[in-house]
Amino acid sequence: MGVPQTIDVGSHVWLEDSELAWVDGIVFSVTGHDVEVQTSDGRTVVAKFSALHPRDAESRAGGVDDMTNLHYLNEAEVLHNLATRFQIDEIYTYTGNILIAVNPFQALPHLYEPAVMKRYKEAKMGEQAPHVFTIADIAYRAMITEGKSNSILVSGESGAGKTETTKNLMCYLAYLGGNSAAEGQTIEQQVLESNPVLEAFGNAKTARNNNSSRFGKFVEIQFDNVGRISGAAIRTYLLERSRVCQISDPERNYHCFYLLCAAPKEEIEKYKLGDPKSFHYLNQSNCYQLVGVNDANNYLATRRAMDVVGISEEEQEAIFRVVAAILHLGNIDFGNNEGDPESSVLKDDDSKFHLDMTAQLLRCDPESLEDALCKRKMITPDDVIKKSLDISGAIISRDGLAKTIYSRLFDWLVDKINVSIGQDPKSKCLIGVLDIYGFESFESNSFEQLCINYTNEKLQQHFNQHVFKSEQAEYTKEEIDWRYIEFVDNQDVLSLIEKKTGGIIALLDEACLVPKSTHETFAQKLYQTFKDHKRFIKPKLARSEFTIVHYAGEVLYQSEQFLDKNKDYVVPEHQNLLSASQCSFIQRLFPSLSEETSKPSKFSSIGSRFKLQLQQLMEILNSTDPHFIRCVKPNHVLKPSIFENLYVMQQLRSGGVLEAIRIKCAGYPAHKTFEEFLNRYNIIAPEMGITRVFLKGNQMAELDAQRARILRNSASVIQRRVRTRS
Ligand code: AD9
Ligand code: MG
Repeated sequence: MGVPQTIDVGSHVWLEDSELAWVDGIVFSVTGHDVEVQTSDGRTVVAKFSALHPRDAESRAGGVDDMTNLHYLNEAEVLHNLATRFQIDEIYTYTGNILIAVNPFQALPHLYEPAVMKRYKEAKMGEQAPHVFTIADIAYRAMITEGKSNSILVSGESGAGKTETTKNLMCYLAYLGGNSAAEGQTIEQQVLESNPVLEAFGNAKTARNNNSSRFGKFVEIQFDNVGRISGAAIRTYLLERSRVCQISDPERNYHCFYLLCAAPKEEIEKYKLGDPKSFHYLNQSNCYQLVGVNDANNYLATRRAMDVVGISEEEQEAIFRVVAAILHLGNIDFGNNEGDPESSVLKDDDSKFHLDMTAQLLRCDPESLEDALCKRKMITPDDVIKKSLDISGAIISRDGLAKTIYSRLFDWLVDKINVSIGQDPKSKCLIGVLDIYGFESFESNSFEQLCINYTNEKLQQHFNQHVFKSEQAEYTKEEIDWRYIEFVDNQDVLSLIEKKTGGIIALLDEACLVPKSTHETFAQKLYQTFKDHKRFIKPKLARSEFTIVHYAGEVLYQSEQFLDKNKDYVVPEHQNLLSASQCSFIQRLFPSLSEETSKPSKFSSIGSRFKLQLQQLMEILNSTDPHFIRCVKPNHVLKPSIFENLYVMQQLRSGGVLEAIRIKCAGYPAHKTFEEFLNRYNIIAPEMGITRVFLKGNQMAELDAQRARILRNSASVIQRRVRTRS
């Protein structure tokens, strides 16, 4: 966005830079469209106006705690402000009512201790530095005074700090609405302790975050009519199943596997566990330990948290027995039966040992387990026969079983926690806290990334609509005439993915129902259908890949496993095996299906179910007043005190922060109170509202240019006078 009329010789500017994003400098000369800038790092650069932003040379040393108080609301100033504050451990900054939280990658206990909570609770609005507590406080107070549900939506990319932020929010809400007089486990303690339990089973180390949530979570905290926490419900979204049997360097499997391998000796012996390196589901990656994390302690902490959320000793034993069974299951390997390539049998004695262990832990018959892994029932017109799977079929069967057991276990945990905490049917108000997986774009992106990015598109739309609406409301309040402001709408990407007929999810379901479909025929169908869609790209020479132009950038998806991953299907042999388990806990994970639901015509897909879940989530969110927290990851190396400008810039751009600013810029970006305005511009004199002055995009910089000219002229007059006198 160029601002030619406002940039003059002597202007302080930000110059776009390929390494630093923006570098500061002073305009030395202007020739036509070319501007010569002397940068603060000693370079002379000739640039176009479009590569410059005006810079506030009088900005405060410690930055401003609300970006809307920045003199110039442009991305260079926003970035500079965040960087300045980050260096002095001020990790929170507002942009109007959106809170930006930069991950400090170091413990800052002084920010969260009980005395701080007390201070925030007793403070009047605007008295305290920006904080997550303020957001929780505003949501809580609004809920009490208006009797309306509120929600706090935390977003940001992987490792940006969403989960930590959510935990801090929940701690503060528990503090505000806690019932200290209650005996035994309080609801708020149970709500807080649900976090370590779900993290042990749903988080893992990834390339981006040592404690990455591999599921989405919406925690609904219910309050009674005097504002005390009276119940809670946790909804989770789409746990990443593939991780259970497939990981690569430098990632890890779900934490619980390593915790169990570090359990006290008796348990290790009972489950015949030991070194994580000896298990196929763990040794595909060379990473076993996390720096600064003690798995043995965490195992005990997880057990204690399970006690608090109401999981009995017996249930805990069954849960970890299932976790151990999955590790043994992964070590069952297959070979051919006497050279027959169409068949599969246990590979060796070692596999037999692990098969027996798996069966023993799952309390099922070892032969039935072997059959369920290696054979499938075929129904012919005359008979029902058992056909052997080949080796790769048996491996797929084994991994499928592991994934199914694990995801059922995770769902059981969530259900159990919900039942144990309990819902308050009389509660009229709630505060919902959303911690969803951030936008992902890896080297290879599959069905999970599509679902994750689809979720982020949905939330982005919600965010845009909200920011847009509140900006309009501000104009109306101030009786300012506003013309219709257009903002970038992502409805077209959402339609591409979710349209009922002909959207990607619908086409995927169709492909799953047609027996001869492959990922290639599915991709061809996408290419045909979205030939002219501006959010869909068929890469040159691609046979099965496709690109979606998301709001946060382009993502190239590999469709190879889309069909399989979309099928919500448990092999009947697996189902029958486990519903016949001697262990009632495992039986309950696999309840016998009724005739009706086992019919093959009842096709259910993960994609469609996820879409429905998201729709329901959006309905809840739409009935609440939203508050937004945008988490920012300052560097790729997960270390304190490092602020990578370009990386932060990219997150601000894609995370909607600059989008929000752009929406402001589309109208009147500067909303100055009369006092602020007159202090700076009493030497010049624009449209005024009731309590504020509203200025369009360039007007502020124009005023500054005029002011600078007047100041320069008066300075030279003074200098001339001084010279004449001497
Ligand atoms: V992901 O999308 O689940 O992969 P998150 O949830 O955004 O991601 P997370 O909250 O797990 O990131 O934060 C990553 C790490 O940053 C944490 O494990 C902490 O080590 C660190 N972190 C984040 N926020 C804070 C904080 N407020 N104070 C101190 C923090 N450390
Ligand atoms: Mg997380």
